Amino acid sequence: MNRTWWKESVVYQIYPRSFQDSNGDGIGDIPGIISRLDYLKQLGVDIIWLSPVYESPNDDNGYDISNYQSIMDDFGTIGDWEQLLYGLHSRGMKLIMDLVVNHSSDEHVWFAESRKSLENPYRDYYIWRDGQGGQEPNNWSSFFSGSAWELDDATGQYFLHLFSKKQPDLNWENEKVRREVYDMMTWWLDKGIDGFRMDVINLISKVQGLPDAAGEGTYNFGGEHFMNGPRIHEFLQEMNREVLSKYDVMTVGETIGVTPEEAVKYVGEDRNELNMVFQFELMDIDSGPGGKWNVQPWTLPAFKRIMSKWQNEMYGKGWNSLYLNNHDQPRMVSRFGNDGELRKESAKMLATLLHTLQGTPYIYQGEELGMTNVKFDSIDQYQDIETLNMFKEYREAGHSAQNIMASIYSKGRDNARTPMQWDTTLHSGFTTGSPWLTVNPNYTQINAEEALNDPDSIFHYYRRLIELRKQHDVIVYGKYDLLLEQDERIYAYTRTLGEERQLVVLNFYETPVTFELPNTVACTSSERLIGNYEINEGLDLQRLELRPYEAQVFKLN
Ligand code: ISL
Ligand code: CA
Repeated sequence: MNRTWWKESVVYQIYPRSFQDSNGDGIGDIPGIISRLDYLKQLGVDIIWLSPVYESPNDDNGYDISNYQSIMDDFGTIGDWEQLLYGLHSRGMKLIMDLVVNHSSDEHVWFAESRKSLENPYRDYYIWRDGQGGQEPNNWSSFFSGSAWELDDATGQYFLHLFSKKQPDLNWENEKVRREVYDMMTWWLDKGIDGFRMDVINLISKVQGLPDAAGEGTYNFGGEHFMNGPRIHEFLQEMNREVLSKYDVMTVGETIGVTPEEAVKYVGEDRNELNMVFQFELMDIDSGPGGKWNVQPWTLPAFKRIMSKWQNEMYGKGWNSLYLNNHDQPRMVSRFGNDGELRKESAKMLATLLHTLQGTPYIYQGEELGMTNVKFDSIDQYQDIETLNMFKEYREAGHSAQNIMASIYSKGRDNARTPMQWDTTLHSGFTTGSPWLTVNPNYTQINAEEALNDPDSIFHYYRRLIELRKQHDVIVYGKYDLLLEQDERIYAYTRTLGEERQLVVLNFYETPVTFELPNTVACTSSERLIGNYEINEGLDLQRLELRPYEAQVFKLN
């Protein structure tokens, strides 16, 4: 058991644009976050991950950065940011910043220079190629629809952009680019931040020659040529040596398409790269052929298989991160629980899972209130570039608007981006002006004010789960063993550390179901630690009648 602060912490993600507006312009900002620090402290989280707050033309809400060492005007000033850091540190919380260095904005001065001429000293900061017979240099598709290449008139060459055409990919083969990134990271670390969340970090090394992707489409997903590319571990080890190793900080890499086997290469304790990565296997559980918009039903056995694989294969080798949603994913309660009548029960059940597995839990803003997906009537009410580009592409390909809207309702990123629901006043207390994205109309029922006043709320349940984790090493460091692998309705497992043992039992559905303790689990007596329903003293653990979405955690003796 290798004790480390970031293993024992709970992270809370803030998407600044949607958290709290302080000046009535309809856009969340840093002074707004500062005004809510006591709320976060009350919840009990240890680390805040702040989605990008840097200067940006906001083609992708700040994930397109035009100056890495300056704060976006909409969000405030560097002085505000310093106050935020101070406000967190003085309350015993830490701050990790988003590091987006697979690409910059096309409005970054590096790119403005780079595109000017073939001889420009910044030319090689980005990935430029000649076209092939009037076509793009290769057939890669962009994550945000269409080709991953854009022709630039000034020089007649194309530049690579795996995301929007306003997010040109940086050329990590160029040592100067890497130096710039390391210097910038050092600049932030010297300001006293506690680490980084690294955006699509496993895409920074591309296969030389940029070969065509397999596939029959005009443009095809080229992941095999840029996911976990040939120099990725060399680059991350260099970054660790040059920068990270000099500070006591935490790092989490966003790694699309990584298996546990590959993950260990990023986070193995002997590797000197990152502390943990976000896996996407669970997030892909309801995606059919063609990707996320082809929504398929998911099953609990498949869910358990994925979770258990990560729990088992990382054990003793590398640290897991645990999340069920973020700013790119639908709301967890709408996707894996029930956002109708049993919203509170199912949100608490999912929270119980998240906070009793091995790894560091990440809470996404509003999750602690059980915020849900949103259904806007018209595509015009949506703001997300991924959603808007997809809508256009699918319409042109002949899909009905109705079908496309259905996939947006279940998978669109704006589901997670509607403003925080603070209270029942107009626009949910998020802004006194006109919000940049419409507030979910259910804010009159679902909001922080209501949750704080109700001792039985989802918020207070999260608070107790976070506390519980701090009291029991077994939750942080214990071994995970799945029970009832094939069961289609119950998710149950034990956690064991030396003499200490816990049992977690979750009914994943609305229908009541009986849990029978497998005889492989020896237990003479038990104590209930937390649960989303009251439970009788001296109950029979051998046979437990589980109510809709019931979750219970026991200490076994
Ligand atoms: O969730 C996704 C799968 O379709 C994508 O929306 C997402 O783009 C992908 O997970 C990478 O995400 C990160 O990089 C993007 C940015 O738009 C996301 O917000 C960010 O989390 C480009 O910087
Ligand atoms: Ca504002």
